[in-house]
Amino acid sequence: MTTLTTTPRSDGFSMPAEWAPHSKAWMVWPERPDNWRLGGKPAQAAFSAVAKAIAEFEPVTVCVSAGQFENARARLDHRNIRLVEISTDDAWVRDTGPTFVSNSGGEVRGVDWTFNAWGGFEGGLYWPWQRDDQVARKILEIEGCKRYRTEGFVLEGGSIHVDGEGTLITTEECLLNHNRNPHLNREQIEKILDEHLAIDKVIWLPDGLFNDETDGHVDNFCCYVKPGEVLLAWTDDQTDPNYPRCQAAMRVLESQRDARGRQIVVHKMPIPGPLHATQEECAGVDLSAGSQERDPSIRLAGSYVNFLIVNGGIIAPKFDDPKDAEAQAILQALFPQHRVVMVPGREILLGGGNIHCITQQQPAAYLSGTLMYELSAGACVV
Ligand code: KQY
Repeated sequence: MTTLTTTPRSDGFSMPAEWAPHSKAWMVWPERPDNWRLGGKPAQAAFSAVAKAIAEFEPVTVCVSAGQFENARARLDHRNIRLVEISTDDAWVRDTGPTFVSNSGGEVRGVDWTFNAWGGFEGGLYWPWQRDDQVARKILEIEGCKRYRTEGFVLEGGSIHVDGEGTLITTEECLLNHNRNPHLNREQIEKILDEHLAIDKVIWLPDGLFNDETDGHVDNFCCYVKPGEVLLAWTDDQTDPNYPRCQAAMRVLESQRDARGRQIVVHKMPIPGPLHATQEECAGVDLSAGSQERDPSIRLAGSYVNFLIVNGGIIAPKFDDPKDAEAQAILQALFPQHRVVMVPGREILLGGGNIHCITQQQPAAYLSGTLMYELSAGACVV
């Protein structure tokens, strides 16, 4: 595998929007007992349901440890799901996998950001994280994709969303957090995003959702639904700690234009709950020094915005909540060309994220409007 010393922007590569065609989606099999209750068994059922839902629309590759291969293979019984053996620390491929970039010549490459488990030794969620930091490189190796490595620049894929037309949204709570890149200021971070994703404009929301243990990843709070239009998690309840966060985000979105000069249209998505883990759910998580505290008093950062766009479909979480039906209707109205599939998201939420966080799309390569994989079986045009 080649690691390049140039940047994607200088080589003519950019990050496509999530709705651009994919060649596949990636996932990692959960098993970490100090994050997933009951040795990961309920989470494995939840991840299997997500993988199978995606596999109805596009191929899925699931990374799995040697010890779990047999079990995962048996549970992921779908013709469109491939397993590869990769060692990981946990199962959040949105954050540990590569951010894929593509060019007009039909090539796909990957950005391998430095990963520090959402904050390293200042509020990070576990240690060690070295195997997770190697996930992007291993995926790029398997795919035969060239790699850009941002050694020393920490970023997780869940902390950014792009429109594919030069605009990126993120949160100050995460990207300006002192536990990510304390040596860089806002302008320096914007420059790195520009160089690696071909971004002309960064929209900085102040915060993400309340109690999001990632320090406010945008993918749990606000996402693009098309260029110039975003979907924002929303509450009108002034007593909800999310209320000032939603208001602040709305003020920013209403006051900014995107890279193409468009005023941004904001759609609202209700927040489920408030959701809390039960005593029984918390008791099922192994106690281990340095891992996340689990307690029924802690509000879970549940969000319907944490969905994945796949080829022809939307895979979104449901929570057995009265707002589930409204969330599905909102998504279906925003994506009339896609089939919205709601999959149980509670077990994934108990681990600290949701469907977008546990998946990573790999874009299909285009050459002059033709899907490259129709033309070639060569490396990295899959
Ligand atoms: O939501 C994510 N992108 C990752 C969450 C990590 C939680 C670990 N407990």
